[in-house]
Parts: sequence; C-alpha cells; structure tokens
Amino acid sequence: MTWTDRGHRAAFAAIGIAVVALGMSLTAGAQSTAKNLIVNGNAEQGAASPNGYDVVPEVPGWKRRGGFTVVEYGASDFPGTQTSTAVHGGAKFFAGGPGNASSAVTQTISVASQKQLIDSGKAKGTLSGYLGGYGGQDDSLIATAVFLGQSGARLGTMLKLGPVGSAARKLQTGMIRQTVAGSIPKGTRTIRVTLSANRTSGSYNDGYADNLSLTIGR
Ligand SMILES: [Ca+2]
Ligand SMILES: [Ca+2]
Repeated sequence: MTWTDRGHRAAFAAIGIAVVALGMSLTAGAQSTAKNLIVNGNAEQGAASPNGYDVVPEVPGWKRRGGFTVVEYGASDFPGTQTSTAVHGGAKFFAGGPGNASSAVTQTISVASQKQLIDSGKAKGTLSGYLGGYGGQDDSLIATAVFLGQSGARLGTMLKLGPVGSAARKLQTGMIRQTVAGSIPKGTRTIRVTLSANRTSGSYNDGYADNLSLTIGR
C-alpha cells in the first residue's frame, strides 16, 4: 500500500453511516498562564467520528464550512493514541474530513474587555497549536487569527500557523506544535480565528489540528 492508495479508507467510507460517539471530556492540554480565548480549541467538546468518516453534526464553538469534522484518536489509519499522548491531545482532534478539498471552521472572539491594553499598543497575541497530516501526503491545515476593529474592518497583520507538510513530519502521520506571536493592532475589538484544511492527495482531506490556543499578553 502506498501513501496515495486510499483503498483502505474507501473501505471504511463504504460502510456508510456509523454511530457517532457523543461525549464530553476535559483534557489537560499544554497549559499557559494566560487564558486561552479559543472555545473548544482542543476539539474535546461534542461528537467525534470513531472511524474518521462521519462529518459530525456540529463543532461546538465553531462555525463550519465544508466537511470539516472531529475524529477520535485511534481511528484506523488516523493519528493514534501515541500521537494523542505526544501532543496532550485527549480523545479527539480536528480533521478536514471526507470527500472534500477545502473545509474550515471559524470563531470570532470578543476582546473588548481588554481594550485598554490593546489601545495602548502594547498588547501581543500568541497563537499556537498542533498541526499535521497523514503520512507522505501534503494535505495540511492552516490556523489564522485576524484582527478586526469595531466596524469589523481588518486591522494590522494576521497571525498565521502552518501549513505543516509531510517533510516536516518525516512522512509520518502526526502533528507538530507551532506557535507565532505578534502585536495586536490598536482598535482591535474582535479576533477571528480560522482553521482551514486543504487536500492535495486522495479523497480524504487530511489536514489535522489539536490544542489551538490564542492568548493576549504584553
Ligand atoms: Ca483534543
Ligand atoms: Ca488525503
């Protein structure tokens, strides 16, 4: 079987509708002292697909485009429990999903309560998370944080994580921690975080992510 042979996955897809596990769990991820502003950045809230091929009904905290989904660690031919342990990933991770080339989830976070610090020009934002993909494929996921003013207009330069290609993963299925920091523009009132998964190989969109965090400091 080559990395581009998706027969294995096609077999799972042919099974059709599988039961989607419902569950809630709290998981200790990589912790920092600053509060993580992203809701459900660890994909632990809501349902996850046991085999990877269900598009979950919703991704709590996020607005979805396309077939973006949540998968259980250990689903056959997906990141396993060893990956979960390595990335403090808990039970579930984000994936681009079956049968689509491009999918995403977005959430818009109010930072109005921090406007004094932000409007001083001294606020820094840090975006971090684990990003990855499948084997030798270059399917990948990009996380961005865009700064928006009171009117919703974009301000300054966005923060961007990824993509993490197959070479960075040494052709292994898994995820690698990424982090980026930058100034938060004066006037920022909301921050729009987007996870965009993009497919280059096969039918499944294997952009993966877990433990996304956005913090504000100085
Ligand atoms: Ca997780
Ligand atoms: Ca793929």
